Amino acid sequence: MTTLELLSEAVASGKSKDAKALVQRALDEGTAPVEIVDRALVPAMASVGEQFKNNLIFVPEMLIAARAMKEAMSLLEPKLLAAGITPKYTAVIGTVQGDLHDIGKNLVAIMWKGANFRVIDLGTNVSPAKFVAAVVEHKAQLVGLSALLTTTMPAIVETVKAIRGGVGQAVKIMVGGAPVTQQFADEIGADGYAPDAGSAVDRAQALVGAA
Ligand code: B1M
Repeated sequence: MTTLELLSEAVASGKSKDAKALVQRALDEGTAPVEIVDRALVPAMASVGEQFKNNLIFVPEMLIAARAMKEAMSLLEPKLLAAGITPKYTAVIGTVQGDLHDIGKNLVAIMWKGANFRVIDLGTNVSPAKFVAAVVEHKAQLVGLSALLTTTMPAIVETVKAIRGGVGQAVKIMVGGAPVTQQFADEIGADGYAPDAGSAVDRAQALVGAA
């Protein structure tokens, strides 16, 4: 098995210590941090999701896997961040109300920071009012809404409405997360959608005019 395969397996089975050691080994072997994320960590969580869907594992196992993913990311995050010139653009990001999933949102935040955005991360279960307040307070050019549950997609709609009601078109809104699609983004009047953290960077730069 390759290091990335072993890493994927360690994260999926929630072995945090092994996961960290294997991230370090992959880095020592010269694997690019973004490749470690794309080829080992993201597939590990996809596999966890499949197993959960098929009742092979349950919430505690998902939590343990998520913790291993975070441990692995803690080594990679500093490497994903570009050496900082002062960020020109500010982005607010959060997971919408009712939704506690944050791994994908955290990845997008890291990638945005790496692309030299100042990122204000509001965390999970964020109310529409809190998004609006943060956009105003930080004079953000971009706001990112993440949702992982079909049941929290309506919270995206509510948040978009609240932001438009609060600051109009003054901020660009990007939406994403597993159940979200380009069609949904278009229907609810968001400015952008990205299917993954990599394309979230290109989309963000295009939206604020930095591309
Ligand atoms: Co939950 N969960 N979960 N879960 N969980 C899913 C999402 C699920 C698909 C699993 C399944 O059934 N196969 C399912 C949702 C079904 C549905 O709605 N259709 C589900 C469920 C049902 C639940 C609970 C209801 C379970 C329960 O309690 N009975 C519960 C809900 C809690 C709540 O939020 N209120 C729950 C809880 C949890 C844990 C807390 C145990 C844990 C989350 C821990 C954490 O995040 N800190 C968890 C996990 C880990 C998952 C899975 C296994 C993995 C999610 C993940 O981190 N993926 C997930 C199954 C799956 O996704 N395959 C599942 C990896 C991550 C890198 O991908 O988040 O998609 P993702 O992010 C991607 C893109 O989507 C995109 O870029 C990211 C990187 O490429 N992206 C954006 C994300 N946000 C973006 C924003 C953007 C742009 C792109 O712009 C702003």
